[in-house]
Amino acid sequence: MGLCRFHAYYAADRGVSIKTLIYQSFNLFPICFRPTIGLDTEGDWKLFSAFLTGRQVLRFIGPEFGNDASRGVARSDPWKVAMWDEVKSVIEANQSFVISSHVNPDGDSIGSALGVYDCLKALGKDAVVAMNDAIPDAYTWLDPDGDILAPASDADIARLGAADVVVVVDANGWDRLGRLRKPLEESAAAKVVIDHHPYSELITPVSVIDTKASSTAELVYDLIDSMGAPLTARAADALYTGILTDTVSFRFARSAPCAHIVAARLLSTGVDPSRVYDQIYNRNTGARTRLMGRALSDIRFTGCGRVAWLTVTRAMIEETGALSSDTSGFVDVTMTIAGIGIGIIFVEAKDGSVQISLRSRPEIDVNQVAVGLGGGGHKNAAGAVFDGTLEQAVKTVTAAAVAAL
Ligand SMILES: [Mn+2]
Repeated sequence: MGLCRFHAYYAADRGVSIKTLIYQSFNLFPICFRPTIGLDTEGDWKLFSAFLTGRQVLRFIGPEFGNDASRGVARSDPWKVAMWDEVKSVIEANQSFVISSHVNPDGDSIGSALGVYDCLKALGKDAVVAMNDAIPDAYTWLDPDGDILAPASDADIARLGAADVVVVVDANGWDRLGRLRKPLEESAAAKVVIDHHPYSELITPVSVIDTKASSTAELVYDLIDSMGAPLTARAADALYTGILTDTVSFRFARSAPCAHIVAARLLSTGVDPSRVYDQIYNRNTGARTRLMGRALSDIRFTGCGRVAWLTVTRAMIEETGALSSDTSGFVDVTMTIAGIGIGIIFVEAKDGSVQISLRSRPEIDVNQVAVGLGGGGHKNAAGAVFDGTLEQAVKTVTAAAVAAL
């Protein structure tokens, strides 16, 4: 079957036995990288998908296969070139594309979507970007002509299902797409996923998911580069934005050498880092600053002072004249406190639920805490939505956080 074809190709290329290779790929390097693995039938795919469910998704790069730092630079490795083959052939074979991402879009989802959009447009394709929610003010400068439908209207959404291809970036589950889920999931379009989040279930065999990547934008850069497609000035700004925001200005551990290498290449095309930083971060309103002051002045601690949390009620948002979206970034302030292992913010949403964001030191896993609450994210930055009162949310989540220390 196809799996053997892949192994035979790879074994011949590497001069190792197929048995050794299967051992390496399934035991040393748990992989889920469909584009490099030819699974010819639906049955093959189902078997392989079942096998991989729940495993960490890693790109098939170990020490002997070249190191991460070379990604985006060296294209000599035939395996790496093959990595995007299926995505490329889907792009080449089709004309109309819908690009979407997760609810409450962030710098990486918007940057990645615009990177793919400009690439497709440069290739003469029809493309549209549609998001469940509005673009936060910090990123509207990336879209001066309003190329992104956000929030997508019901009329927009009704049309989306007719596209040839649905490209989901920075997310890998249909439930992350909000109102766009139904038309996109049910459409007859080919589906492509480009992402760097851990996954629980693959929604398409054409998935490029690399949990080692700093950001989806880093992967989209790799796609554009490997296709030899033109990189527009806007796409360069957008992809740099994705890397900058997902690494929290290159602070996170997943800011591997590769993130810096790709960032450097984007800078060399003319991206102005101080302008991008200014557009994204130096744009607080008085109302947001007042709300942050209110939230910070009531900071609480538990777990022997190792867990800090903030709460933002509807009343606080209304009294300060701020917006719900203004709370983004507040939780990061908790992590500036010495000795804190986990920081949490609880924000009362309009619908009565509580939005929770968690941050942690590199050695502490808050993704598991978020997954336990029905949410998810990354090891050191995750989130969830809690159905219940603020008090219940605080009680449940702080207990789970203390247990995760
Ligand atoms: Mn991301």
